[in-house]
Amino acid sequence: MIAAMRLADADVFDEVVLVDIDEGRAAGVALDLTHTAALGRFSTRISGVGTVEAAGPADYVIITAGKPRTPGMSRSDLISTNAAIVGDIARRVAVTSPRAVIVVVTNPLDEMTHHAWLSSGFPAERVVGMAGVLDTARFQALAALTGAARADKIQAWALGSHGEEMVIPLSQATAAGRPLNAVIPAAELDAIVDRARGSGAEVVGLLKSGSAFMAPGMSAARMVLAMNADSGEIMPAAVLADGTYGIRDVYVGLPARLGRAGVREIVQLDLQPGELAMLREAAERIRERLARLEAA
Ligand code: 2OP
Repeated sequence: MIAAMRLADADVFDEVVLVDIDEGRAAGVALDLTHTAALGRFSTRISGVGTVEAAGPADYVIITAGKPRTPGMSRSDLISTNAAIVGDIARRVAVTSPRAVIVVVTNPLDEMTHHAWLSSGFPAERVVGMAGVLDTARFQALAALTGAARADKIQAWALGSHGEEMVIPLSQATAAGRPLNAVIPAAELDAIVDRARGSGAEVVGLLKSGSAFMAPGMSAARMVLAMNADSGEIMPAAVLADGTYGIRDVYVGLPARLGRAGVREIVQLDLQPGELAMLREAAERIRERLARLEAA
């Protein structure tokens, strides 16, 4: 809903279509959003349907379907249930929208993005996962709470996995242009990284049912808007590693330059050896979980 709202508000697309197995719900949300056209000053058409086929061809497809966590669950606990859902959707999207770019939001994010890529048969540059934008935004918001700078003046990268193996290389983090570790004491900074890593679970714990949706929705929309604008912006995203960073053939969070047709290139940051090691470790953990999924 939040992703759809941001995409409609942007007033750059002809149409935004919500798809839900509960067609009435999709249609209801679509109508509710349609009613905001004058308030949001957009002319985007919004509709809600029950199947991928009824949605028709699209340039960008955001997959959010799947079960969310309940309190105490890790994202990985969802892997086989959500793989069936995401795989089915990706295969259908490949038929109805063979030229689309797919943005995966379903958890466990890195594994589901890899799975959607395999299921769709799409080239890897047209299947990306949304997690780094969200995790970075959380880190920026939490770092801003220290008073170091406004959230949008904090620059950082959340890479690795969307979970335990999230890597936020502090060597690359700045506040209003100054190294963040010169502005925030080391222990406090480590606590902020830990809190960012656990933010999804923190929200789940507070909501009791369902998981975060505002920051995730805005993050997915931001990626789609950047691609549609062909901005060439570099965003952290789950992408198929291509050998950069010494990682290959597995989806993991890396800095990616996004363009109209998806990932233009994976961008190399000047990471410290310890940060690089953590990134490679994250990729190995994702690879192991994918192997278990394929064996199941
Ligand atoms: C989150 O981090 C749902 O994984 C998503 O909130």
